Amino acid sequence: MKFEMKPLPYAKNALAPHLSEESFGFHYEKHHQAYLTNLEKLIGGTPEAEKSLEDIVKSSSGKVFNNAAQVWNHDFFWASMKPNGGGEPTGALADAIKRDFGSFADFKKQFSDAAVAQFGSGWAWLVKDGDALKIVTTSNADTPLAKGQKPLLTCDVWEHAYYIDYRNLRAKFVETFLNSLANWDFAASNFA
Ligand code: MN3
Repeated sequence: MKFEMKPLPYAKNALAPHLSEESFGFHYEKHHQAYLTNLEKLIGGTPEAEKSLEDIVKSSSGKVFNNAAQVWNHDFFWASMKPNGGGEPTGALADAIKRDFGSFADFKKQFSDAAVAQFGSGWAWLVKDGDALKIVTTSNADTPLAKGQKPLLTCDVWEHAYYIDYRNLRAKFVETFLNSLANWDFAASNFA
């Protein structure tokens, strides 16, 4: 892997007012960057660094896993949002959500409840597990990528993800993620 930040898929101010340019200045440029810097300090120049980031996440543990997984999770999170996002998926993904959650409204409720209930730092995910869609949460750096599940969409619920724009109101952030930011085109491309 290259120890270079993957560029954001949009400008730092593109998700305002839902997520401010200031929040990207901290979350992308400082938090996300720090995980990459730490990973390079841990494995730069070693055979481990010859692997892809995904393979490092799948095969590492401890500090290397924590930093590699946080780099991967954040890249996936940025792609899970877009300007004028939200709305509903269409096509095969919409059908699978209806099949496994009852309706898109039921999915939103279950995803939101899981994201808000995640105790402490972590992530809420829509994943494909075998043929079924599931909502899962992971703690700290943990990721469905390391558990044999296929991530489709994620929301970062570490406090650093929302504290600048939402202070302590995680539920408000998750609601905004679902209503105004979620990138269903990205989720559908992962599902396909
Ligand atoms: Mn984060």
